[in-house]
Amino acid sequence: MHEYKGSLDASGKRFAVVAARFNESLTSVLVDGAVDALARLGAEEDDVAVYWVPGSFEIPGTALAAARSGEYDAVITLGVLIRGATAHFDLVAAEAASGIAAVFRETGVPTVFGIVAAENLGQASERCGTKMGNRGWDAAQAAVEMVNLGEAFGGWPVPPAAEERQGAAGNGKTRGSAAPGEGTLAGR
Ligand code: INI
Repeated sequence: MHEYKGSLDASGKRFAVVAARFNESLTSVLVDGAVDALARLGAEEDDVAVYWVPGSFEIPGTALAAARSGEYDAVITLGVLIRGATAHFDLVAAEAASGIAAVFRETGVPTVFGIVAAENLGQASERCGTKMGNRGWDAAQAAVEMVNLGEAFGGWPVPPAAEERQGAAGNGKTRGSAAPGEGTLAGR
């Protein structure tokens, strides 16, 4: 049996944090937690960039830009959604979750989900540095693990399979920002 696990060593790796200002008193705690985790796991301060966006709805597009830039080994998305009286919460939460998942799939740059979606302020606070820990810290740790798991595939982004490349040539689309054979972490 072969088993692969990414290490928790962030040294030499570069990270983008994309954080929503909405519910900022809580999201700032998530950002502090993520930055603290990256430093404790060995990342240099200069290798961490924080991009603030108005709300969680704006996270996927910004995370995609960060992933495509080629500047980062991973993207950490952070936000706090608190259910209100209307359907707004569900619409934003669904868009944020599927949009963030799509960034990883489409670019091959590990992009992790650090959005707290809570029924009320109490639940949200518990996940932003109190009773239930700090989801920002957890998300940063997941990002480091995912970056290093990439070594099992020769580094992210993994080049597309031959058939996928052929399909892409046919319809003019490419997968992610890297050309086939490019894009190992060592090469970026
Ligand atoms: N954005 C959040 O990050 N959290 C919320 O709880 C929230 N609620 O409930 O409205 C929220 N809305 C703003 C949204 O993300 C966009 O910024 C806005 O719709 C402009 O596009």
